[in-house]
Formats: sequence, structure tokens, C-alpha cells
Amino acid sequence: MIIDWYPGHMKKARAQIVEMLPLIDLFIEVLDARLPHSSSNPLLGKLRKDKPCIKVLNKSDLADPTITNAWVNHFDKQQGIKALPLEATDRRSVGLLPKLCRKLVPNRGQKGQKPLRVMIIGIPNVGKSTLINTLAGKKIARVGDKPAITTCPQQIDLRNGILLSDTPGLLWPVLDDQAGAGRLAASGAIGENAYDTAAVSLETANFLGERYPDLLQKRYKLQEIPANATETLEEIGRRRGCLVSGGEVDLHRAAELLLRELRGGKIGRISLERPTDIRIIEEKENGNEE
Ligand SMILES: Nc1nc2c(ncn2[C@@H]2O[C@H](COP(=O)(O)OP(=O)(O)O)[C@@H](O)[C@H]2O)c(=O)[nH]1
Ligand SMILES: [Mg+2]
Repeated sequence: MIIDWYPGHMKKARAQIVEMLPLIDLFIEVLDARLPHSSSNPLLGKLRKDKPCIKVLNKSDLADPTITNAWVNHFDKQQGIKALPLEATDRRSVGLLPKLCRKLVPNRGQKGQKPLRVMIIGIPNVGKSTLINTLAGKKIARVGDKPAITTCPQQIDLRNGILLSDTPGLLWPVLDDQAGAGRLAASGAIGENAYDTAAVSLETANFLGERYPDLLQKRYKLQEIPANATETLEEIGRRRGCLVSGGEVDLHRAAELLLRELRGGKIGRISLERPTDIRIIEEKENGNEE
């Protein structure tokens, strides 16, 4: 069970987007490349209407590249939306983004035109601040973590025709689908106190055993994938010395270890959602299943 920490955020997020809408020419929605469905919030799509949007699939260094490509095709074909896999921590990988922004808003951002006003938006922890910092680089002296001097969001002049809001737009994660919420928790997007580590880790072990058995076996030197997730965690704990006195496996430590290593990319490049999973999720949401 994942506890919803975000009641009340909806109103605030909605008000923020509505207020900014007339001042923004293009939104960059930052998603987690490992789970583009569950790290999104449909509110932006509803409120932005025809205003251009780029979906950044961030942390693509942690995601399965084949599946990330499938997501790019999915957004292109299903929604006519450009998605760009990125590593916000890496300046080179972010370099394509301004070009794509200018392409999507042809009447702004070029020489002799008005600047192109861009806002980065997304749920917590997807890498919004990292992306802003990497885009801004050393071009401007930013205030950093000091309290804002004015209450107005400041704009950063990227000196390439683009004005970037220095405060990202905030969306809250949608946690009413427990499976999606579990994937968010596994990815590290949710505060530790809001979920049950053991339950999320068991789900993760189960998922990895099904989708990435080779990576799981290799990382933890498993002869074979155990029959169930509890046994998998036990085996991982044994292999990695998560033991209590008496030699029994400390399942909680094993659970934490698995999640930590997943998040750190230690097990390999792993995507938690594929576009083909989404039809199933949507059917569930529409009540056609279960
Ligand atoms: N591996 C990886 N980590 C990233 C990437 N971008 C951001 N992060 C990490 O994700 C965490 C959250 O980033 P942050 O920018 O604070 O997210 P925000 O809450 O959306 O502003 C930080 O630990 C970042 O270092 C990326 O492309 N790859
Ligand atoms: Mg931030």
C-alpha cells in the first residue's frame, strides 16, 4: 500500500499551470524514462491544450534503450508528441533540446524574433532542477538554493533565443493505481515513509525475475531464478551477506539492497514499463479488467 502524500497539491498545481499558461510558449514535461506512464500526470495534457510540449525521457542512462526507443515511437504515433531521451546530468545529451524547442515554435526564438518562453514541469525527483541547471550552465549567475528575491518566477536567458523559467512547474504523482505507484516507489520517486519497502522490493524481485532474469542472475550470481519473490530476496540476501545472528537472512536489508542497486543502475539498464503494458493499465483504469 502506497500512502498518498499529495492531497491538496492538485489545486495548487492546477492554479500554477493556469497562471503560467499565457506566459509560456512551450512546456518541457520531464518524465522518468524507466516509467514514462506512471511518472506523468494527465493534468498538463488537459490544461496546455494546443500549446507545444516536449516529453523528456530523463535518466535514460538507467533505462533499457530498446524500450526507451519504443516509448519515443509510442508518443510520436499515438499522440503526435516529440519525446527526447536524455540524461539531464550530461551537458552533451541536453544539447539537442534547445534546437527541438525552436523547431516546435517556429515564430519565436530565432534571430529578430521574440524569445521563446519555456517552462520545465514534472513530478518530484524526475530531474527538473538538474535539467534547468544543465541547460543554464555557467551562462548566468543563478541564485541557487537561496530564497527567491521576488515571488515572481525568474527567467534564465539561455542566450540562444530561449527564456527558461528558473522554477519548474510541479505536478504530483498519480498514486491511485497501486501497481504504478509501486513502480514509482521502486524507481525512487516516492519518499521512503510513504511505502512499504518489503512489499515494493518483493514486487521488484518478481518483475526482474520475469523481465530481466539474465541481469538478475548475473548481478546476484543466482544459478536459477527462484520459484517466488520471497525466495529470490532470500537468495540475494544470502549472496550479499544480509544476515542476522544465527545466519538467517535479514529480509529487510535484502529488500533495501535490491531497491538501492536497482536505482543506482547496478543491476543493469532496466525499464519498469513498456508501451505495450499501458493498454493493460488503461483497460484496468476503465474497469474492463478486474
Ligand atoms: N542517473 C541519472 N540521475 C539523474 C538524472 N537526472 C537527474 N538525476 C538525479 O535524480 C535526482 C533528482 O533530481 P532533481 O533534479 O533534484 O529532481 P527534481 O525534483 O525533479 O528537481 C538527483 O539525485 C539527480 O542527480 C539522469 O539523467 N540520470
Ligand atoms: Mg527540484
